[in-house]
Amino acid sequence: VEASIPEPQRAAWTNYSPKPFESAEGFGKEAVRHIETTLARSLYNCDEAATYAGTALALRDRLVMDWNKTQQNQTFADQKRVYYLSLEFLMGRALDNAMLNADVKDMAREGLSQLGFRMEDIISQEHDAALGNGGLGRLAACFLDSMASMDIPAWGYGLRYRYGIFKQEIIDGYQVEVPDYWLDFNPWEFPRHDVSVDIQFYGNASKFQDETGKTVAVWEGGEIVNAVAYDVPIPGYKTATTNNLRLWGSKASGGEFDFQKFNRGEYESSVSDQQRAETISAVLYPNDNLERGKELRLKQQYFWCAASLYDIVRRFKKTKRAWKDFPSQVAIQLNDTHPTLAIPELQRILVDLEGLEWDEAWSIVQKTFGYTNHTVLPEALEKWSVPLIQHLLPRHLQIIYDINLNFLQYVERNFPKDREMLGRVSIIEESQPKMVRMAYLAVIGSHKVNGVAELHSDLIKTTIFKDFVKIYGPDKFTNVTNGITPRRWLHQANPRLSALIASKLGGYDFLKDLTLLHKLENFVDDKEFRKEFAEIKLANKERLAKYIHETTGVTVNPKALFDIQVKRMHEYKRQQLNIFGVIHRYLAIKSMSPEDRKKLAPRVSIFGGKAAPGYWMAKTVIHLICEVGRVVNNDKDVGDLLKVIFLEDYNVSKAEIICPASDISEHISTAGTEASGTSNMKFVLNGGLIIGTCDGANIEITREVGENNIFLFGNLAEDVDDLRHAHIYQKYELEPSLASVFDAIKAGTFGDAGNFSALVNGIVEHGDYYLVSDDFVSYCKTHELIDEAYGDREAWVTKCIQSVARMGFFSSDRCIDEYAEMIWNVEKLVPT
Ligand code: GL9
Repeated sequence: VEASIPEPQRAAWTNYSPKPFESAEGFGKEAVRHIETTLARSLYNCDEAATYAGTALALRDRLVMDWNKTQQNQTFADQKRVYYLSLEFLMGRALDNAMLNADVKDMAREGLSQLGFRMEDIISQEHDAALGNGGLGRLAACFLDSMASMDIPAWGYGLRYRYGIFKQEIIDGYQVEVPDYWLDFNPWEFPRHDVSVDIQFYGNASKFQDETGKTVAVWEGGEIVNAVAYDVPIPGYKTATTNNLRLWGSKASGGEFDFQKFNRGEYESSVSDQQRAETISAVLYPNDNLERGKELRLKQQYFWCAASLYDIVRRFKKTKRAWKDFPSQVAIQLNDTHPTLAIPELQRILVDLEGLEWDEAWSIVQKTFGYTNHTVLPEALEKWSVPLIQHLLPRHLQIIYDINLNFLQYVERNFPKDREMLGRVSIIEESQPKMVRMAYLAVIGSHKVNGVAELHSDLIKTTIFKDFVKIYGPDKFTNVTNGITPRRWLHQANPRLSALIASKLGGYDFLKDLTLLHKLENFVDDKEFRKEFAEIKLANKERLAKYIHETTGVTVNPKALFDIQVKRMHEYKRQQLNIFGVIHRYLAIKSMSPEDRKKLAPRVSIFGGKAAPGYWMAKTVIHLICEVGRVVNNDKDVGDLLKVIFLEDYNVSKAEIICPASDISEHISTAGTEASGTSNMKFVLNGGLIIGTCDGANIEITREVGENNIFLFGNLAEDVDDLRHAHIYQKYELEPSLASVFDAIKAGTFGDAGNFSALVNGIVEHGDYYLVSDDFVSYCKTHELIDEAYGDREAWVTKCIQSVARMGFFSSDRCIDEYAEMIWNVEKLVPT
């Protein structure tokens, strides 16, 4: 194809094609050109929002050139690509990332300053792209950054929600949800109205014999919704590779609305069809670690899987290869069970539409998919009712039943003595109504299944997938411990620390090979380095203190110990344990002698995180934190010794301010419940220490940084079952320290005690499922150790520096290497 363009035309094209700017002046010209011509604004009405827009558009032009080149390259290279299917991509802001990856931020800063603007103000004009709930969606975003930075040919596929995760407002100490309409101005997406696919729902599936006597299935009738592609360029760091994230938006098939209906005068119904279609991609479900079986959610899942597979198959068919080559051209990774319908959908395409034999098709399907499990919490494991799937996707239900039949026959042949096994491993749960177990379908339809941290990957093999380990052998199951991109979570969020590290290591190579950080150990005794390191931490705390003051009105002392827990509000993450500990500290301060008070390190306890709108207990915990803050922060007697802050609307861009500002962060889930956690990595990489349980990636962080550099406490995962059992069947005495915390709550110290009775009773009377009472004493003791350790500031700084130096393992680049090697079998494609 390349050679078919005549040389003169090619030369003219090259001559006319835009060149990237190479100086502050070059940048300024492009930004102003966009402000004047694209936005039709002038010198006299150019505010920060318009300047952001001009800056973004100037950067975007440059991005698009690399993007086009990368996509062309990938097409011509004709090698295997990765498709990362995720219902969530929690991208945050794009401008700063785009400037840093292209290495033009300094140029742009100078250009903006000539125009009278500060870079930081312009960057903060951007609305977060918040198409995700929490760790799972952010992981997908970090993986996109790593795949591009490592020149892996990869596409992300997701949904273009018109509303991302809701905005959280705190009003009178309660969470209020506000819709997040983020698409007013989004320069980072390119609508591809020419790339659209019709997606079928409902209707009937039937089988008949064709002329040759072969049984064929047809799926007819029902309704059609159109999927339109919106593409987002994903730049790599210091490489031309710019991958594609394709998000599908839904719209009525056949245009705006039904003209025939409109002409018949059925105005309302013609418009309502259109609205019904658009509803599919309207809003992100705001649940974290919870599934609720709603029809619209299932529609979202199928809509996105079917559009993505159509696209992938269409691209493969252009190569004119035989179907058996499909798995050597295509690797599809399923981010959790949300895209599991892609498995029966690919089987349907191959058998019903392309005419392959069932077994041949199924072998292609299994070789193509990999499945990542992100949780063992039973309430998060997806099940869809058989009647619902029958109604919405009748042909897929038949295929799922056929997959199950073949699988169960295989199991029966291999385990003839274990009759119970068939019921246990069946994709169909024999309940009322019957349910499809999506995780089992994902395991059966994939060639590899991975967990996201060592403990978690071990747990899935001994609990939810135990029988499948027997059936397929242990090699089908593996571990890829999560990671984070050092570009966003160090270089972008903490530019001063990144620069300090670069000054010691002789450049920024560590941002592409994070293990190079180990060389920092050589400087652990370097006075100048230690001083600068500590100063940077203080400056980051001052930045957060300023933000806290602006947003809450509370003044906090930047020299106090900043103790931070930011993540989704969830009982298993145990923010309640933290706030009970804060109350314990408050009560202790109140009864302390003046001498003892002098010895105590001042503390700021900072919380942030959204509760799912229907999660009443999580909202109760938010309310308790806010009430404790109201009382403590206004208690003159306590002053700077303790402040309690709840930061509103925690999101990616706020995390970039918060993570560099911790002395201690809290990762205190009940052992065995947090699959990995990833903010734990972000905090340590930025020079903060952790208080944590032996759970998720905390365990591997401990292995890397050393036991002396982390504050671990609490019961182990292996003991959790027995402890829960003991709560139910034995009389249980509450520890006096926790009892006095509850007494203070019940006495109305933090407002109406009735507000918190369910929270307290859940622990005292209803079995304490998350073992707050079992871990409370060791939790408080460990906080005392932290106070003591923080008192020896030199030793503290040593711990922090050593920890940063040992965090190399937790780069998401290492994850992508492991996926590429163990699961995808995909090669890099370096841009030429
Ligand atoms: C999660 C786990 O709870 C986290 O421990 C893990 O770090 C991430 C990424 O692997 O996945 N699983 C899960 O359902 N969520 C996670 O964060 N929740 C959402 O974000 C929806």
